[in-house]
Amino acid sequence: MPISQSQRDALYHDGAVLIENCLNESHLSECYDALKWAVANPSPSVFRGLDGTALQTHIDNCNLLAKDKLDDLMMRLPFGKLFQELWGSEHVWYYAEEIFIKEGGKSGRGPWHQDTANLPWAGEHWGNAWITFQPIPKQNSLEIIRGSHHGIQYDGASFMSADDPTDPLYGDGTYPRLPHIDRDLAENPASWDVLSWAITPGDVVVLHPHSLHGGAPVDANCPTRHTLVVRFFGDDAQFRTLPESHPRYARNGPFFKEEMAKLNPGDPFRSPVFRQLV
Ligand SMILES: O=C(O)CCC(=O)C(=O)O
Repeated sequence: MPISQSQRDALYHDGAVLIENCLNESHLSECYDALKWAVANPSPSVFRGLDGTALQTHIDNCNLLAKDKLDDLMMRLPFGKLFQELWGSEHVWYYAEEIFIKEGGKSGRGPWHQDTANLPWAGEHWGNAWITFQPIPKQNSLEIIRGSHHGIQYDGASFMSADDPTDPLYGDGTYPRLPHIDRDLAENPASWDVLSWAITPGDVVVLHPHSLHGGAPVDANCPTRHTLVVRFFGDDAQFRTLPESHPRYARNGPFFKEEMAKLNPGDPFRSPVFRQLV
């Protein structure tokens, strides 16, 4: 799959790009099997914070029960080569997955956030590949604030308040509170520069995880969205520490804590726990 200079430029400048026809039918079916397996075998920390609210979504981040399967699957998917070309990185590693299941046409938009609020990452070579298995109209798709991956780090979204999507993860003053992007957009649609794309299964949205992003709601016209997000890093990826105030995230983030504890701020983000793809 040849990557054009305009796609490289878009990822670098906008923080996100659509890669059309990235996955073939066999890739998609392997990915969908992996997602269904992960739903049937949730991790102990599967997210329940918004159950019973208008934002109910099944979210499971970095399910270690699925790690071996997914590490092997990544060797059969085109992401190693894709990110090598998009970034111009000699090496590409696979980090882990996250799944988002919205069903019944009722789940509202996911809070805007940056993944780097709760993951100890710095550098240019980080990428989420956002894969959905249903056709998704633009209005129900992932939304990204153009260029925000080169902007400031905001506090995270707690994902615990259906009423206030800016409810902070730390709230300790380390990072400024998230802006209320939905409210701003309702008042002035030009207040934020929002990128999103309609998806035909096989298309993949690639985004830098420091980008402000959030999933738009599902609705009667698009009642179901099953999404597998797989995360990658390359040569220009460093470890950075997280605020100490929240015990789940203190210094090392919530995942691979022992491996992260061995890294110092600014160290290249490397550990044998992550599968090298190229
Ligand atoms: O699919 C969604 O609703 C959100 C996706 C997301 O937060 C991510 O890709 O990190």
